[in-house]
Amino acid sequence: MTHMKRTTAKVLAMAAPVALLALPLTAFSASAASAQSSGSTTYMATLNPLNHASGSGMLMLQLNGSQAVITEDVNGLAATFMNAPYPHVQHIHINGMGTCPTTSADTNGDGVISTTEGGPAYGAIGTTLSVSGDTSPAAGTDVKTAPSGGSFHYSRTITLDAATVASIKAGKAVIVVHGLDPTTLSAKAQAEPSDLVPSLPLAATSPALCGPLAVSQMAMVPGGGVNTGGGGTSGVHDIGLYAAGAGLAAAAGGALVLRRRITVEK
Ligand SMILES: [Cu+2]
Repeated sequence: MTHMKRTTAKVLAMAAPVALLALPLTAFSASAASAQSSGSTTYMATLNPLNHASGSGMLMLQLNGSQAVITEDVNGLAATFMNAPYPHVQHIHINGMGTCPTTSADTNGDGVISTTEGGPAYGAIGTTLSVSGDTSPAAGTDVKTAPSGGSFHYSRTITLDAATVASIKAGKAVIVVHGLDPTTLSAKAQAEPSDLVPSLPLAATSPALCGPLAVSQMAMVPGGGVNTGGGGTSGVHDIGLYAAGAGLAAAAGGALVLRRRITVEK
């Protein structure tokens, strides 16, 4: 009996953050529990440069069971490769430490953290974020289905395998976008083959942007708009809208306070 109570408490403790996220959505729902089980969780990754790459990005992943609605914006990466739009293969890496590597990961000292050298930090490829077709690790270096160009908007709904879902929930999933401008590499590194695809130069497959996937704090915004999980209008653009909305709400609150103060002073 005691054991059962403890287990229940533990389950409740674990469910609490989810319930908190779902609260604004389920305020008018008869059953919070059912809404919770059918709802989605929003994860975000801020993509920061690795290997002195320029650029930045933001990825949002709305997970509902094994279905992931992914929206991503990437800006400022290497734009062309052999006179064509630069293919940037990208993945959800899983089962590493759930982090992005630091320069100490450059074990061969060539000035570049190769995909393999970064492995202990972010893990192996769990899902390939291709623009079409195969999303398995097997498609990991398929430059034909990689998003391309220096800046791109990526939007795709895919079914994740069990390993990727488990890793996301465990906080061990990391988004990695690959493909460096070769001219930013040392002369030594420019001459090296890729550790993944030896027929390509090292720059082509080395990580350029990296960001751990974490439960979105934005989902905590009153109204919970980001956490709805559905609809064609959901996406990265919504984040700006909701942030603006929150700002407006705060401003409105301030105006109310101000008005009240003025009223009192009269
Ligand atoms: Cu990768």
